[in-house]
This record gives sequence, structure tokens and C-alpha cells, in this order.
Amino acid sequence: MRLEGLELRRVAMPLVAPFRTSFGTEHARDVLLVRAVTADAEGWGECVALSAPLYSAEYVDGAEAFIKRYIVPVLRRFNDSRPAGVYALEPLFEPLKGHPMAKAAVQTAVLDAHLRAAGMPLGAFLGAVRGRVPAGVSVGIMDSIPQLLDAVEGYLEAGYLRIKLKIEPGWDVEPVRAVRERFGDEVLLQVDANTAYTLTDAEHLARLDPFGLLLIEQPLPEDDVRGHARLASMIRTPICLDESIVSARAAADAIALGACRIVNIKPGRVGGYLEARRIHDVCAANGIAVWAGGMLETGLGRAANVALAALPGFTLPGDTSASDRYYAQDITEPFKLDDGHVAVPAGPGIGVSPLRDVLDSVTTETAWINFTGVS
Ligand code: SMG
Ligand code: MG
Repeated sequence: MRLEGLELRRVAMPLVAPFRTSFGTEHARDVLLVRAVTADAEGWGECVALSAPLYSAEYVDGAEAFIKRYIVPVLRRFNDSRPAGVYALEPLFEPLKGHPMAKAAVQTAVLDAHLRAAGMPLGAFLGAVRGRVPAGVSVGIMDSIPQLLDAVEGYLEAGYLRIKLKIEPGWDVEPVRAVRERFGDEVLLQVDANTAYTLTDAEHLARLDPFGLLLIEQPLPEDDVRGHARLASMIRTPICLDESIVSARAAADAIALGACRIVNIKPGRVGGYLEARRIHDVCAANGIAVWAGGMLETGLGRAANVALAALPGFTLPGDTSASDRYYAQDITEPFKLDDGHVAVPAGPGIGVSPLRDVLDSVTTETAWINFTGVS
């Protein structure tokens, strides 16, 4: 299937409330969407890079520039490759170092187009075994404990099955204690530090142990895998890696080193859904639980994440919250929470499409790259 063109579209999505993490505060998402157009179907990919390189090295302007300058020439060669299945993209992208979020967005758009043309849902393609997935919610750092407790109460009332608290030095033991005291020990509770600590904080982090957390996510820097292994021997709370797991090989290494007992899988961070599935497989083979991460995606990105979260190794609730967690108006039909779960879209490809009027109303910029007539 030949690619006729690629649309790069930037959309401005205000958040219903600011979302604060150890690395900064997001007020709105500036999202890059990729639309892959073929003769038979069109497909969508959402680039999860944030505005600034604070979560990882990528940022949305950089991702767009990378796609225009380096991915587009490669896609022209993709059109000549035989067979031109989505697997042909990976060896074409491989010589270009880094930029997994940019690559993932393009790969997902092409994969979606192929699957829609074939009439196959993404979940079926990936190996999903569930029609719905349990939803957790990520709760940002707040100005005060009462404010946090109000937010958590609202999410529990909405039916979320797991709460994740963002933490940083100065906002860790006390918020966890307050949530446990107010809502009890049965609430599935975990924390995410986004690399805000060092190994010298081990004794302090051990103070989280009495609270029975499911996990502590990425306490140490991205490249400090050995540090996580050391930390794992000093605290009882299971360590989950997010930023450090950049590939299936990195996952295998981290597991072999004893750096994590749990892995957060984000397709954008690892270059796409094909690599995300390999990480799932590596973890499953090693008895390591995985769950689906999130990057405040719109309904387009969320749809694909929910399909991935339906694979058998995803045994913990993911950051697969409903659309209204972040957006008053999503660009797709909103994902809704039903009995604490989100339904896996059943249609071909990612199974959802943008609402054209809404999409146009939030679009700030569009670029069309034509491939027809060029071999
Ligand atoms: O999509 O619900 C979501 C966001 C979940 O906390 C979340 N993501 O490190 O896991 C993480 C963060 C990264 C994004 S923070 C702006
Ligand atoms: Mg994280």
C-alpha cells in the first residue's frame, strides 16, 4: 500500500486543570497529529512529545522538524519497499538515532491506515485479550493536602480503580499518608517521581514502605538503571521504571539487573506499538507486570493505548483515564469511564476518528506533504 501523503497537524488542547509534576506544570497540550493517507484508508498517530524537553529529550517542535527533515525522505523509500507493510518502517527508521516519539507517531499513523484498509482492529493486531481495561488516574502535585484529598475523592467517586500520586522532594510521604488515612488501605495507590530523587534519598524513600504502595515509578534519573537496582535492595516498595525503558533491550537489561519489578509501557517513549509489544513480551517472559502509561493523549492517542492495555501481560490498571480527566472537549467521541473501565475500541485500526469540526476548531497549523508522483 503506497502512502499518498502525510498531514502534520498541530492542535491546542487546554487542560481542565493544570497538571503539575516534579519537572513542571502543564496548562495545555500542544499536540502534533500525523495523518497518513493511502488510496484505501487514512490513519492517525499522535505524537506524545511535550512542549519542552522536560520529561525526556524530545519536544514537539523538534519532533515536527525531525519528521519533516528526516522521516519524510525515508517514507519516500518506504513507498518503494516490497512488501510495504508496517514492519518495513522499522529498518528504515533504525539508522536515525533517537526521536522515538516522532517515529512512533508516524508508525502509528501508517499502521492505523493499514489496519483500517484490512478491517482489523489494533487490539486484535497486537494480541488483545480483553474488551475493556481497568482505568487508573494520575494526580498532579497540589498546593495543599486538602486540595489533593478533594481531587482524589472526586476520582474515586468517578470510579477510578487506582490512584497515582505525582511526587517530588517535599511532596511525598505526607500526601501518601494523608490519602491512606482518609481513603484507607484498600485503595490501589502508587507514586511517580519522574526522576526527582537520587540514591542518597534511599532512606527517605523507605519511609513510603509502610503505606503498602503498588509501586514507586522512576525515582532516579533515566540513565541510572544500576542506581534503581541498588535502591531496590534498600526499599520494600516495588520499583517501576518509566523513562529508563526506552526499548525492549533496555527492559531486558533493567530486569536482568534487578532494577524493576514492574514496567510502565508508553509506545511513544519506545518508538511505537511494535516495540511496545516486544517490551510486553520480554516482561511477560520474565514474570514482570506491566501497565499502560499515558502522556495526556487526546482520544486518538488514548484509543491506541487502550488497545495495547488489553494485552494479557497488562495486569495492573494503566494511566488510561477518561477524556474528561484532561479535556472538556476531546477531538474524538469522548472515552468514558464505565464501572472503572474504559472500552477497547472495536472498529478497524485505532477504532476512533476525529470529530472534524472539533478538530478544525483546535487546529493551529497544518502541513501537507505529498508523495504521489514521487518514487
Ligand atoms: O495520560 O494520564 C495521563 C498522564 C499520566 O502521569 C502521567 N504521565 O511520567 O507517567 C508519567 C507522566 C508523563 C506526563 S507528565 C506531563
Ligand atoms: Mg511516569
